[in-house]
Amino acid sequence: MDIERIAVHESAGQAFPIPALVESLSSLSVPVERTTDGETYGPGDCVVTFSPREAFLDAAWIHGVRAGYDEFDTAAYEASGTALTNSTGIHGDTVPETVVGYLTMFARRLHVYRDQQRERVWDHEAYEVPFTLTGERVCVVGLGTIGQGVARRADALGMDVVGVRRSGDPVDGVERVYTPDELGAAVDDARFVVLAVPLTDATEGLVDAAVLDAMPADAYLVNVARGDVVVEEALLSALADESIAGAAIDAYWEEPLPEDHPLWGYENVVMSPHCAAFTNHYHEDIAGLVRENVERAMRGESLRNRVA
Ligand code: NDP
Ligand code: 7N6
Repeated sequence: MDIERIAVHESAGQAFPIPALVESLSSLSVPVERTTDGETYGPGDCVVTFSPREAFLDAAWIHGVRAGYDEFDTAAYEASGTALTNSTGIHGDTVPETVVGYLTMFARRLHVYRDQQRERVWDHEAYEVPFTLTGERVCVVGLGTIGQGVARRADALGMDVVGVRRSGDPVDGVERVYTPDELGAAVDDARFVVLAVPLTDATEGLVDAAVLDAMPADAYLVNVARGDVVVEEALLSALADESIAGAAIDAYWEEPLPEDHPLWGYENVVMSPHCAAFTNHYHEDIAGLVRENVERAMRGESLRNRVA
């Protein structure tokens, strides 16, 4: 594959300042430039982008700046011969640190106190409410870059860690690894269930009413994967019926989440606007992946993180 230009599509600006990525890639021998909708692409182009566009199918290679590539039509990429790579591998600190934050908020009740601070209220939760993460069980569903980062941190905090992955292969710090068909058993004594799977045909609606019912009434759901991994109505019912203790959500069924969505109204729901991965060095992490693959392409080697 001969790469003659790196085009950074304007949509990548949702994840980092585009000039910062252009600067980080300036050591490459090919020109790097920002492109907007309306641009056409050719067989010498690599396009770095947040979202898919029809015109990208004329390029040689598209690099998605997200780990999730569920918005891309992989069959169309395979049919056109355009390579598609994703950004899995760079979220092993950001998203897991955010997850530890959610877990700590719930155990130590920090979300309640932050809300009270706004109202200048001096009050504390009832004696039986606060707990410690130490000794509590977390079930991490999806044990890749993010899941392993969560598991390692939870283990270091003294939590009892179990997990779920397709292969069932063991992971350091994870006491027991279940396969997807055992999800109900994996969550049934967890205090926290953390979702870190890609959105695929197999994971769409994975967390339904049956899985939420299997979770203990004092358990919290954490979704840093994609909204559609959870059945929206089932989660809303579980929260309304208090059949789970609460949820922390970073990924939604519709983004931005509409202002009138019921999720906004729950004190026991912590919401972040799909920013669990945000960090001030995201552009450098993306530059590292792109640089490595440009060099591989020039040596005629296969691309890292190729998904189509
Ligand atoms: P990885 O590819 O590294 O890991 C994915 C994991 O999910 C693997 O362990 C895989 O199993 C497991 N998995 C896949 N299908 C299933 C299934 N049907 N049942 C159970 N486990 C399954 O991905 P990342 O950790 O980098 O990212 C995971 C997802 O998180 C992304 O696809 C994206 O949607 C989301 N994400 C969200 C972010 C945010 O900002 N909130 C940031 C980055 C990612 P196995 O190991 O056996 O292959
Ligand atoms: C944006 C990351 C992903 O899949 O959903 C995340 O990587 C978005 C910085």
